[in-house]
Amino acid sequence: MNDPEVGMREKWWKKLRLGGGDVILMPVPSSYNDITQETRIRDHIGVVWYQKCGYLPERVTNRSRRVVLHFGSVNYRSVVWVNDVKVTENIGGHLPFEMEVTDLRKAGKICVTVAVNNTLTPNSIPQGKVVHYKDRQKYPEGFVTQRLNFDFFHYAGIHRSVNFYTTPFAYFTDVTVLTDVDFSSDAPIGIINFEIEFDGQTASDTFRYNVILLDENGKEVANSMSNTKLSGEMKVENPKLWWPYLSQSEEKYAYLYTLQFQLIPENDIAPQDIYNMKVGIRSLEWDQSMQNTLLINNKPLYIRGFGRHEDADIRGRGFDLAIALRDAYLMQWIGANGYRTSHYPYSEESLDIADQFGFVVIDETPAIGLSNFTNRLQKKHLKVTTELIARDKNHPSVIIWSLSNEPLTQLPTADEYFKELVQNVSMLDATRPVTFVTSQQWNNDVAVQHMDIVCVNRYAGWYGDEGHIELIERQTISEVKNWYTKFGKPVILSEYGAGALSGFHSLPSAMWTEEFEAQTLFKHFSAFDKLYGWDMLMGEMVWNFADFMTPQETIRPTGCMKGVFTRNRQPKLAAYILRQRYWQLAHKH
Ligand code: BDP
Repeated sequence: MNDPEVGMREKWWKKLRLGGGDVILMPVPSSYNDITQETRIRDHIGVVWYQKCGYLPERVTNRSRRVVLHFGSVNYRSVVWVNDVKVTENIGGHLPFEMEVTDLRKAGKICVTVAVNNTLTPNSIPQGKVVHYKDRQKYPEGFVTQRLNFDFFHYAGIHRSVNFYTTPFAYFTDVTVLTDVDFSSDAPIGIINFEIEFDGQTASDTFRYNVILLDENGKEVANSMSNTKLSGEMKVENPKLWWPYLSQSEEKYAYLYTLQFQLIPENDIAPQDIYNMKVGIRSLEWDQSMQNTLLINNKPLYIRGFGRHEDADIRGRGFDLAIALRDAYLMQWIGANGYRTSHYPYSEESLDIADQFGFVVIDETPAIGLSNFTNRLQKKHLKVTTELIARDKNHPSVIIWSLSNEPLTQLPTADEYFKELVQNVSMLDATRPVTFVTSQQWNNDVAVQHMDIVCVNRYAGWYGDEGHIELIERQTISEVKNWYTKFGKPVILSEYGAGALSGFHSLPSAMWTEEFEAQTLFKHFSAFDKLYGWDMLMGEMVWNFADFMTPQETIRPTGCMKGVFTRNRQPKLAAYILRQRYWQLAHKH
């Protein structure tokens, strides 16, 4: 671990600009870990410094607009300077942050410096701990490792895009859009409720708003004009609804309108600010009395999907549009209709893609593997969940909030912790169900009772009774039955699967071969069909979409190998088995 304070002491935001020292080139966005050949960079614990200098274009230095510096995500803690001025500090690795830098723009050279610290603590979300080794016979002075409450590689760096953008001085700060569909008459009516927030009003200015709905061809289909209220409702006759993915060729697909918000000064006709966003009109309902299911557009939803990771070779967790789209095309090819953003919020671009492809998303916070439940942690947990909801609330694809993955919810303190958290989240967004993903047993979990939907991870034939695929059907049936019988709520098997090394084969199948993974999935299917028939199951989600990197461990041969696709997104045998299954389901449900 390097001296974490040296950059601060020596004011590197000034010094780096001179170059020299231990400075190397690094791409943004990307994790820094796998770019070079060096172990010390891959396994670095502590602070790294980024700096980029350049010249802002005229539209940014132009005095008539506000200037904002936006970071898609930086993992994990960051401090940002523009030239010599510290402009922000951020904690948390998977959500955007931004700051106004209007006063700092200038026509000449401008430098942005970011110090990034990847250390996690028992009080951070997610949790981790730096372990110091004292035995000098075995370890040199300063030898540390990071113990993490999760199994995926702790990639770090500037993971998503960094942009300067501008707005007028009067501008929209936020919009909230809620859609619904009225099915009571013969022709459905789409309902769009919106709320507007804006800033920049001076004593002499008052504003009115135009809100216009455009179809995919840019034709206006509804509007709310010259409104002076900050909220409103629009109705759309015979709307084209946003449907979860079935097939591109069918009527039902993820139709997206464009909603345009215009902010117009009272005595003017030209808008000051215009904000365009994509909107999918859909209804979402859930209720325990509704045969334990979730209805989208009045139709029960059965999720055929995946747990995933934002992970790829070389770039680590750095956003890459090519990978994001390849993943979307593969999910479409396989016939999936959804995924969970295991185990942290994914990029804003990924959710736009989900809206476009019609994938339903279980949107998860980064609170993975929580191992204690204090007030302090709960505050942070609520903060990150609030930020997640603020970012993703307008996506039609987002249908469920997941508060956590596999927390230790057998501990009595988890009861109150999650009860309060769910209450708070339901106040922030009452339109979507809330869950978390448990790996505990149905008879010892204290938190699932507070959730709208039960999500369970279970690895029959893999982590229990290794190699015994003949037990999978029986064990999966009892597992889901137990949860369902206890809570009377819909159950999603949110993770199941087996590891397979691409190219490893054996007949009869054996663990780590492609046949074993394929058979593991196949054996689950017969259990799922029975459970679905008894109205107990509302989704099956394979772990994992693709192989992904983990820390070095004896049970991980260069990563987690449970992908149905390899890490570079080529199919294993299981992908074909799953494809057959998901397309059958697509036509059945
Ligand atoms: C589950 C975790 C997931 C792991 C998986 C595994 O939720 O993050 O990758 O186990 O071990 O418990 O493959």
